[in-house]
Amino acid sequence: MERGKGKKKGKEPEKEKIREKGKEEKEKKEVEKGKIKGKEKKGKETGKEEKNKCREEEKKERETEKEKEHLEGKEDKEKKDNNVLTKPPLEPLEKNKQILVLGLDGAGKTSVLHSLALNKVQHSVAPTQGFNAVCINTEDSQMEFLEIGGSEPFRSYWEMYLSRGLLLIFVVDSADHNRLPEAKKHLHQLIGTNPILPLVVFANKQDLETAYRITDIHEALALSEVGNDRKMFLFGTQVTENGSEIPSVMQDAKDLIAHLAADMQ
Ligand SMILES: Nc1nc2c(ncn2[C@@H]2O[C@H](COP(=O)(O)OP(=O)(O)OP(=O)(O)O)[C@@H](O)[C@H]2O)c(=O)[nH]1
Ligand SMILES: [Mg+2]
Repeated sequence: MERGKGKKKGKEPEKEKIREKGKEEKEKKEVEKGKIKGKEKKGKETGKEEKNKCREEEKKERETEKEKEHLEGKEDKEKKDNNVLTKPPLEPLEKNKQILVLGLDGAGKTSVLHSLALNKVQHSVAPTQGFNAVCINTEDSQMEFLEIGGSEPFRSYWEMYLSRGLLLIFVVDSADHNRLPEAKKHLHQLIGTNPILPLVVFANKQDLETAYRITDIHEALALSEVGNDRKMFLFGTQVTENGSEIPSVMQDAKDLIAHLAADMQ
């Protein structure tokens, strides 16, 4: 009897345990349901996720890019050691068209791009080794920029990305007189492959004393040969002291780019 009682008593706590477990699971499910509902509600209520989407996508793209580069490094270590890229480090991953930022190495692409993104002067700290994706939100639009490094190994990718470009921003160092013919050659090759892509030229480094002014840059790049069917704009830009406001001409350029990009979509 004692044992029987003991057994009965022993079963009771087990039942309790099962009941407790069931209760816990029910509660867990309810909490999870709540979380999902909460998520839906949050999404509906704030819409902030939408604004951050571009940033997240960009982050994902960078991560994928890193992973890919890592894998390529494993596959082809010898080539990487010699710093020679034989295949694109990044296939176009997104369907969205991007604003391409091209130009010779050192022209100031990254500096201009980061300054436009922050509305504050932000000098680049290192040459772009491959790709640099930047997302810029304006009041009523979201723009995706893709800079491709200007050093020789990366120039072969320029044309490859042109077909998915919304517009082309071509940056030149206005003080680098010796390399303006080279910049001109590349620019004309690029626009020759796409007859309608709008073109925005930044005659950068206008702060330097020896910089060609925009009329000279217009001539040096033979912009009169670009053709009347294409929208073409030329801005004299400068990225001077870190942290200072961007010059109004750069703000104007940014507004125009947003306008052109919206027209092209
Ligand atoms: N004085 C002056 N220097 C600038 C200006 N814009 C950029 N620089 C400097 O020029 C150098 C090259 O700038 P980047 O922005 O890295 O040039 P990039 O075109 O992105 O070069 P890659 O990534 O190698 O293709 C950096 O030292 C910048 O600080 C400018 O308007 N004026
Ligand atoms: Mg760069």
